[in-house]
Amino acid sequence: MAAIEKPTGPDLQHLDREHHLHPFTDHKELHEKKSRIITSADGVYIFDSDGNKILDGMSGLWCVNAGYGRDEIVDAAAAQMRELPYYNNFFQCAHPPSIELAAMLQKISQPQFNRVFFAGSGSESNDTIVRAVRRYWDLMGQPGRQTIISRKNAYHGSTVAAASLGGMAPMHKQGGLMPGVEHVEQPYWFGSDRSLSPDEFGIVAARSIEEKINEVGPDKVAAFIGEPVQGAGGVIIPPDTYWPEVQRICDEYGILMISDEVICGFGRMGEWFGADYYGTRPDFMPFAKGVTSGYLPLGGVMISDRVADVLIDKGGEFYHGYTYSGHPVACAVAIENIRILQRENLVERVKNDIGPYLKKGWDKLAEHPLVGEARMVGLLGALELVKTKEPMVRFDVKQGVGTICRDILVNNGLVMRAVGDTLVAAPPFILSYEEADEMLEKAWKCLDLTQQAIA
Ligand code: PXG
Repeated sequence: MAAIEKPTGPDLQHLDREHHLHPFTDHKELHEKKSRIITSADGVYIFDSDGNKILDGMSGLWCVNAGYGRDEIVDAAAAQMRELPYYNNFFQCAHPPSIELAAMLQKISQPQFNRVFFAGSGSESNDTIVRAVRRYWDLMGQPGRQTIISRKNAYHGSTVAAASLGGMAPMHKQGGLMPGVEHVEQPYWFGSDRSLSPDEFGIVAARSIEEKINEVGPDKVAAFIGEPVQGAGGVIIPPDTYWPEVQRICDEYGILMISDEVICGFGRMGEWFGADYYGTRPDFMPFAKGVTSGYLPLGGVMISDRVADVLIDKGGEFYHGYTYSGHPVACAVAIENIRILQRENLVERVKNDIGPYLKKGWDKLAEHPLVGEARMVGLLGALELVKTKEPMVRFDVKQGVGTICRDILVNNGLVMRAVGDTLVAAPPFILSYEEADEMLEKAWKCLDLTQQAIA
């Protein structure tokens, strides 16, 4: 019997077009071009089927924090697959990887977190939270507390509950808004009229939560959810005044705080979690992505004692869980990934070494005529593309300058993502100085090329 040939280059593009529906994709538009087929990766680089080598300034989709090509992780997965490829954590069972990872997560998170509930993704983690929040308030004898407050332009995932928590209007229009979620202002100073100082603006944005609480009724509000830094919304780094004021408001009204750590967690901001960076004390931390550096899908929710004790002591069975809650291979991969972060001091490196190094060059990109603001925290950065700097005038988004620049970047060997006219970056933590320089040089050059392209 003839061996079935593995499809390559053009065949793959053809098969992709015929049979594959991609996430968040306009397929008509895609079919006019061709999909880029990524075939391998190593360190901070990805390689495509046309033989291009591209610096991955996005760590995949904000997740490959430890970098590509980690044999230790591959070995951990293979060993676990041989030992126990699957078993569940239902029906009074558990297995060593889920237990070991749970204990590890307790050690690296704030003291109120002693328990974790595992899921398969960030979206599932946020669905878990919606159910747990409602269950908590039921058990507390306050079933009227149903409303969860979130922000406009937040991203919390793509299932119905997670898309509802998110503040992406186009997603809501496609069947994604469940009742009981209210969206308030985001702390996006550059996107405001900039008449207030950033610190004043941070307070105003936080107080929009308080206003919403009073509008809905304090006895009806269950929780507030926010990403420490909004990732998919455009790396929106809030003013320093924002999170302390949000904490004050949550405390004053007794509402639960959810810090969505799917992007910010596992060292992206130079601390284990974004909540550590801003000094908040959340009740829930959903996580995914960086927990395994993306090598396998895994999500979960750190649940504070305030909530977990009630669920455990008063709740009986919580009718919730997924086939892959705490999948043994995914957990083994996460354990090895966290060991790598610890062994190589990568979180510290983001904080005190490569983070500040990249930020120094990143700040200089603000001198480019096309850049209205360059901001970065840890290894999370954004560039705001503008038409003129004095006065600061942004492009008409319909002109698609961000996308033009993103395409030029990829064609010149650097992946960044365009969120409207905001270019965002989140490179792997192993980025060397030379690779950081390469990123910065390519970014400057592609800004020049973008300027020429739109002239
Ligand atoms: N919360 C946050 C803060 C996220 O960034 C999710 C939840 C959902 O995770 P899952 O694993 O269900 O995808 C995310 C995911 C983008 C992009 O284009 C960002 C995400 C996912 C897909 C695309 O920036 N973030």
